[in-house]
Amino acid sequence: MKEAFRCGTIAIVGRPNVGKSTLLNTLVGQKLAITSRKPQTTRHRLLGILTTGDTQYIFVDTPGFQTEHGGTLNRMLNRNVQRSLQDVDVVMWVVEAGVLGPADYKVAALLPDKMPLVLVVNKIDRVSEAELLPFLQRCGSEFERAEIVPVSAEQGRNKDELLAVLRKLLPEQPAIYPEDELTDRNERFLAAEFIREKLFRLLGDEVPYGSAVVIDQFKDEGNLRRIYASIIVEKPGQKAIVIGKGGAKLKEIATAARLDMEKLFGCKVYLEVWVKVRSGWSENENLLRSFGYDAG
Ligand SMILES: Nc1nc2c(ncn2[C@@H]2O[C@H](COP(=O)(O)OP(=O)(O)O)[C@@H](O)[C@H]2O)c(=O)[nH]1
Ligand SMILES: [Mg+2]
Repeated sequence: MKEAFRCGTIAIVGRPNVGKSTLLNTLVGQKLAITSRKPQTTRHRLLGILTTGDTQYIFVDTPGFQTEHGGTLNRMLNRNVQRSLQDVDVVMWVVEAGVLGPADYKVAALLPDKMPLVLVVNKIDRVSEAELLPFLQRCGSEFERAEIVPVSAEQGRNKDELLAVLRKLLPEQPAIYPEDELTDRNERFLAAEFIREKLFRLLGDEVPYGSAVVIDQFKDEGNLRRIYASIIVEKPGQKAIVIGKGGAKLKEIATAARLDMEKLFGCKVYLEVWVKVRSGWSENENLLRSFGYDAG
């Protein structure tokens, strides 16, 4: 007998840096969400959609709960995470193998009681089996109602097991999105995100958190996307860092972002990037909105 089609939404939550965005990319098989070693890389909600023969999984990547700072940007981010938990079918809570710390328990306290819960223990490539087994047992006894699945998002380990567990928890209903749809975000949004990722990956700690990316022009010319973008920073000193000696850093950022875009869009990209100073942008709700942050 043919299995009924299932379709539903799965929120990916967890403290910053546990690998939520990496997991989303691995599950959908495409790089959509940006990732980096630095916590709090993700600032925008993004859907990643995977459609197989019998299931449509709609994953929602969220910024991690920000528990450290109380600025306007972080308050807006937290409101968005809480909102993203309201209308989903399953919550996938991600932790790092071997680590259950205060920031994880804070997330646990915010999880809705009634919703099916899958506890994903990520980064199992970093621990030995002797460490992993007791950790899984501890998770099982502390979070009895959760289904627990150990994975390595980076290596794709246990991806199919996780998808099988999630499928069982989704409602029987037809697909919501066309089967070839990958995300709810357009190329313009993804282009800005790919540039932002390079700031996180290629610069030190000070600049990325104080910066935003705006697409000034995005032209679809058939087999070519012509993109003009600005990196917004808070201070002139940051501008100098982004540009680098003789423009070398900016060139590295733009080239890496362009390669990601060409891969995802499947066409050539012409990319021009400028750096602009707007002091206080991250504390100004109006400017944040104009940069694409939801008001929450
Ligand atoms: N070793 C290892 N590192 C991982 C794994 N998944 C993610 N990471 C790394 O953890 C860091 C944070 O990942 P990211 O997806 O941005 O985390 P997020 O803040 O929860 O979205 C990045 O440097 C990833 O490469 C994994 O399975 N194994
Ligand atoms: Mg993320």
